[in-house]
Amino acid sequence: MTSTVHRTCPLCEAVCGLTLTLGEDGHVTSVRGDKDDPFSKGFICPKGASLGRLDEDPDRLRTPLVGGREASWEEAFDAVRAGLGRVADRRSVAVYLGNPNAHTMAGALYVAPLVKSLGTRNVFSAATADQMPKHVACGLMFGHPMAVPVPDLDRTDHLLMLGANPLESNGSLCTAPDFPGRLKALRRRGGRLVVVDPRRTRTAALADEHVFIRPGTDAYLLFGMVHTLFAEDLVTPSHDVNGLAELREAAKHFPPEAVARRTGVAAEVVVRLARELAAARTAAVYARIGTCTAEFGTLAQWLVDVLNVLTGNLDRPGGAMFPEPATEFLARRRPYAIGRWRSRVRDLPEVNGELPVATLADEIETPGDGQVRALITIAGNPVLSAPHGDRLDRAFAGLDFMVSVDPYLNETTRHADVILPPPRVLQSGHYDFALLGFAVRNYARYSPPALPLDGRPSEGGILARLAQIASGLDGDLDAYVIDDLLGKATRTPGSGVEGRDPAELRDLLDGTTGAERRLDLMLRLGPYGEWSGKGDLSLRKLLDHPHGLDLGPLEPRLDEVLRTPSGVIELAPEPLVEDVQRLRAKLAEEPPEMVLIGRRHLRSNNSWMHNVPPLVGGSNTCTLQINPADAARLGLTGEAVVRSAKGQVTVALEPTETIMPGVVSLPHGWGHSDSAQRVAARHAGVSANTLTDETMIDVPSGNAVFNGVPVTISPTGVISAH
Ligand SMILES: Nc1nc2c(c(=O)[nH]1)N[C@H]1C(S)=C(S)[C@@H](COP(=O)(O)OP(=O)(O)OC[C@H]3O[C@@H](n4cnc5c(=O)[nH]c(N)nc54)[C@H](O)[C@@H]3O)O[C@H]1N2
Ligand SMILES: Nc1nc2c(c(=O)[nH]1)N[C@H]1C(S)=C(S)[C@@H](COP(=O)(O)OP(=O)(O)OC[C@H]3O[C@@H](n4cnc5c(=O)[nH]c(N)nc54)[C@H](O)[C@@H]3O)O[C@H]1N2
Ligand code: SF4
Ligand SMILES: [Mo]
Repeated sequence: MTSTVHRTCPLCEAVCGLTLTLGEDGHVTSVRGDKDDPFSKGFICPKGASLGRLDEDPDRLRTPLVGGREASWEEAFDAVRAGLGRVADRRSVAVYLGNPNAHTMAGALYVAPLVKSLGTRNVFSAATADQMPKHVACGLMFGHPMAVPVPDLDRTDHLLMLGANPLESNGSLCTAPDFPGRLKALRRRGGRLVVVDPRRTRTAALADEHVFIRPGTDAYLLFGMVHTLFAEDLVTPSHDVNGLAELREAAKHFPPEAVARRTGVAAEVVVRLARELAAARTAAVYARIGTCTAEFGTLAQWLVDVLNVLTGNLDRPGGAMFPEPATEFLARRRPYAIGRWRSRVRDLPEVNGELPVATLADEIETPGDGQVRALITIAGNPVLSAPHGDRLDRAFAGLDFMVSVDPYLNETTRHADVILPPPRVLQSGHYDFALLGFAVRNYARYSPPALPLDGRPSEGGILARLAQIASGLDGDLDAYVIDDLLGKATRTPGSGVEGRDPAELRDLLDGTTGAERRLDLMLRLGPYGEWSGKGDLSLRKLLDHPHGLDLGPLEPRLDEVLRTPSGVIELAPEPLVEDVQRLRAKLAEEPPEMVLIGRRHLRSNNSWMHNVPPLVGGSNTCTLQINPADAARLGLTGEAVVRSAKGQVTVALEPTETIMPGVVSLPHGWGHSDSAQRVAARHAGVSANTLTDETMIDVPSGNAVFNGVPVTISPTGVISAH
């Protein structure tokens, strides 16, 4: 007997619905796009199609490893208790949270309580190697770091996209299954797509116009556009704003001619891009990783939304809009602030409750009070993904204790004293708490576990157990969280359950696990929920709709999300205006001769999917893209040696006209030569983060800089002069 299950794909931000066929033994016999999913409508990519292969990878860990040997769960948790017990000072325990935490229920529901039980401020995550600049910019402009507007892809008339390549990545901070199809539809309905990227990507090839830009200079281009809007009297903000005059003053320093020299984008193009944006019936500016992991990442993210506001496109259909996710419960918040504490060694500010991953190695290696001696990694591979990962590799080797929650033995987890593997995807429930907050349509879908756990703990169960060990308390964490939230909700005016009895509400919750009951509670209290007075959403309703529920197009809702003390949009927040000095200081700077940027491939996913045969090989290889003119000028053929301030790699060249002169591109997440993963080891490649530099950061957010790293490139066999 075969069975059919419908599930959300957990592998990227596009949240596609999948339909899987399982054999009697639970083996996945086919994976197709779920054509009845109202959001993804049958779309699937090669990664989703390989979900069965990935989930059944023979190299995945099935039992915990303690000291490299297979162990029982109780032995493993005992080893964690003993290991953490050896580190007396709570400040000496650090946590690193990797990207898949944004894709698992465990990440959404159990990481925060675990961090709280640990009582440490040494919290690091992939966010500071990724989108932290966006959170900081939005926190300062709109008062809440999660108030991130997304382009209204399906209705906009004009999309200006910078540093994103959704034809490979399937989109980020913009959840849109079949992003490629949505871009094609935009053009079919007469809309215009402009892509700004140092490479002519597949997304750029689909666009009406592609603009080459020198890496790391997007903030200059965007300021040149803001300058033009003011100079040509094209500013038409649709909302009350603070700081218009300061913004105009700041923009005066970035006339199109000056910006052109720095960015490589001709002055008339800068001016035209601004005019087109202002003239479009509706328009949205959208920028992603190429502009975030850059020297002026936060300024660039700020200016993106400044342009959306100045052209009247924020919070209106066809513009940049705020999604309304089904589990949103907007509690009152203190005013947004960064730098509530600072890192011990480099004195870098805390942001959103964490410290920059670019300083994790400093905190481990530098002796003194509060030196990090123990580390918990959850769903992360910072040895390959963090800036100057080779240094972390050495630092991890010197820790007193390390535990990793991860399905693989890899470049990072090989340093762990204990590895705790989560169950398979098909054994786990799935709800996209994080990603649905960035979706271009309001939508919800829950996938219950398709296979039993067979005696192993769920990932949430693993994290809850770690929290118990850290806190010394052995109560039911889910019950505690439910009571806490119900207490708050019943005390909150207008919550829909104000004044009701928490115990009575608790008894009404559905769900076979604590995680499901917590989801049910959030759905019921949320904006479409049956306890909100505005709808009838609940876990039961989602279970009755296994293909997902469309909750409608995005609606204007700035008034609900705005949390600034002034009550209006802040166009010129002080920390950003201050950082403009740094931007001005480098306006006339000569660019380095060669700089490194990254890229993504459709069949890759950061560092962890190189062990699935259908996903590696062919065009998905770790090569250095270089313009043929540069290759010829430097006398390069075959392989080359790339050197940076931090390290060097020898890598195969891929000469291509699609990359601008002066720029080379290496994908990240490779470098598996010592890997225990057998397929990955045969497709080892080199790590881009051997070359990146942990001292290069975006100042306001502390975010790592991966794009625009100065490098030199020489033929192999030539001894370098220094
Ligand atoms: N040079 C350069 N570096 C970069 C980037 C770049 O563009 N250039 N991009 C950056 C970005 S955007 C990101 S998000 C980071 C990613 O940085 P990380 O999150 O540190 O790295 P990943 O490679 O995504 O590692 C994911 C880990 O989670 C494990 N895993 C997979 N599924 C699960 C699960 O369900 N549960 C658990 N517990 N573990 C799981 C995998 O085995 C793997 O070890 O890398 C950053 N690094
Ligand atoms: N297939 C696949 N999908 C993924 C991932 C993956 O590894 N593989 N990773 C996931 C993750 S963690 C994330 S965060 C998202 C990222 O999603 P995207 O932001 O779409 O990521 P990329 O595809 O790397 O596209 C970034 C683009 O920025 C360009 N770029 C580099 N430097 C600059 C610059 O200075 N200025 C400008 N304007 N452009 C620049 C690069 O050439 C590249 O084309 O993708 C997610 N989806
Ligand atoms: S686009 Fe993303 S969510 Fe959709 S099938 Fe591919 S990996 Fe899965
Ligand atoms: Mo990311």
